Amino acid sequence: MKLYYFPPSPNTRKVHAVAIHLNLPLDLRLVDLQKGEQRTPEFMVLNPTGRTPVLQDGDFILWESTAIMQYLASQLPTPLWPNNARSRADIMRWQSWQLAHWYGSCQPLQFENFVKPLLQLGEPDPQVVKEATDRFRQEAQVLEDHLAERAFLVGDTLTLADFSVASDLTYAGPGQFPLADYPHLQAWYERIEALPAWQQTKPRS
Ligand SMILES: N[C@@H](CCC(=O)N[C@@H](CS)C(=O)NCC(=O)O)C(=O)O
Repeated sequence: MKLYYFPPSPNTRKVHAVAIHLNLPLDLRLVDLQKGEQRTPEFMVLNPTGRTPVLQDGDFILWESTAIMQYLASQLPTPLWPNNARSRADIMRWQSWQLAHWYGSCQPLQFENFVKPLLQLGEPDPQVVKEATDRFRQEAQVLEDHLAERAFLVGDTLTLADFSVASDLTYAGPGQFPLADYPHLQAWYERIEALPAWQQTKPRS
């Protein structure tokens, strides 16, 4: 299977980490977003939305990170994606929330505090940082409450839900996310960070 990927991207990271965790070999193909390679005609044939990651398994082409994670985890029996309807629905609940709400609550803070200085787009705007932090706090509290009495998001073991939600904390440090105010969330993320698959997919600084 080929994975068209961009290693600094959290959407790439969650897919790549799942493949490593499951020992699934992937033929990795870099799509350099900084060079605009996601907009080349060759890549747009694979993904007409012009985004990474994309998986190619023979003549089957799949884009959208959540779908790719589920496809990879369906290749073998694994607790990451248990074969029962309630567990899968529960995992999907968190993966849906991540795409629809969690990503949007992390991204503005990451942009102001990390991406803007990195790409020399100006200093973080204190008013925007305040609004972004409030937005982050609203969704972070959901995780904090949920993780108060459990080690992982679904059931009592690591699942795809954890990889999905953790991906948006990839730049929590340079993004200055107030994780210390959410001790259960922070402890959970430390558990994810300790995974060899998470370490191996850490973006190089
Ligand atoms: N919902 C998509 C989002 C994919 C996405 O936004 N990928 C970004 C990298 S994190 C990208 O390729 N951006 C390139 C662009 O927008 O030009 C997924 O989960 O795969």
